[in-house]
Amino acid sequence: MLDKIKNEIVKAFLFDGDFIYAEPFGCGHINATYAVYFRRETKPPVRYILQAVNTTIFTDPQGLMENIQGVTSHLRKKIQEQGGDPQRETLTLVPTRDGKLLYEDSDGGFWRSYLFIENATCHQSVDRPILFTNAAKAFGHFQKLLADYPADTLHETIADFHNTVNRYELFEKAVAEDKAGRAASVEKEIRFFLDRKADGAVVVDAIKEGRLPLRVTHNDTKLNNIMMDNDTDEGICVIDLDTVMPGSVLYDFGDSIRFGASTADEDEQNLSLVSMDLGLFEAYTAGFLSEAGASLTDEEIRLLPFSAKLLTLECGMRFLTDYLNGDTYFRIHREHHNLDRCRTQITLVADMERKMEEMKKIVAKYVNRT
Ligand code: A2G
Repeated sequence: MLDKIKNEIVKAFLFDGDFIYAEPFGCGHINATYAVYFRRETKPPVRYILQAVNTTIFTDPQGLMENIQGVTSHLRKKIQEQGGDPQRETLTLVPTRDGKLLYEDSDGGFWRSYLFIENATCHQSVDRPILFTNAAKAFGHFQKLLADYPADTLHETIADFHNTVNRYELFEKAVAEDKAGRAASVEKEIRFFLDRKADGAVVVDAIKEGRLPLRVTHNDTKLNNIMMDNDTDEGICVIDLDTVMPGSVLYDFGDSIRFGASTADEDEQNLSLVSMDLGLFEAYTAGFLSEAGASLTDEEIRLLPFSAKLLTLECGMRFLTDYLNGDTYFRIHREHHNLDRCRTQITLVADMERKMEEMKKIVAKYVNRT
């Protein structure tokens, strides 16, 4: 792929300078991401982000790019109004030489590019609680900036993305079909999810019955989807906007806790290292409620602790579904990778169930309803 990038793809984009080299970048599970480097005559070298969109998953790449253009323009305007630096605080798309946002390559692949945000890092884990508080503030702020975005103009890039009732149906189908012949070896894991099927309907039913509002949400709020400033540790830019769609704030809060409050990596094989850290839960809750708390309804606040469990349950079930289907969705880097990921999520769900009362007390401590 690096040859193809050099010989074809980089020539299609409006990059500044002469191409030096390209290298794989980041650790996303879905799209393929590269950094591409350019030499310039009178200025320092520059790099850009280049991404091959996974069109098996995002079947409408044009619609996806319309969303990203709409959302980043909206954010850019607000950041400018508030005196911020839009090239650092939101993603900036680099167009193709013929003015498009996507380049379709000679094999039918779709590519896009962003300016590289320098002097900032996507952290893979929380080594200091302040990082997590700052991530929470950034996601809460992102939510606030998008509160008046016209949600009806957004394409649904992945239908029923966090519809956990639907996710259960897909899981049960994968168990019944057993395409990869693995179901018998993971009976215990299958039972874990089936035992919690009722949880899958809680948020979906509440949205359907109007007890929870739909908002424009990010829907994939892993810690590594925020760029944090290397000097100040502040969360400066929310990235991976592919799943920005109408959703519940609970999806964003819950998914952040699932990933960032864990004491181990998402694919840790030694499960004795995996637990949900209440100190990190508190760090995130404090940051998130300080930014977004005033705009949340009582029902949203009541369900915040449960949402951490729900999103972890959903993600674990998605990893197991993919394992049963033969690993066709998430990129894997070793055999049984999806099963390892599923087992960390199961361990986290069980730990959250034990700690649910303490999580509720922490939320109550940071709710300011005066
Ligand atoms: O992996 C990806 O980022 C998924 N995104 C996200 O939903 C979650 O499953 C995550 C687990 O690390 C998409 O499916 C688009």
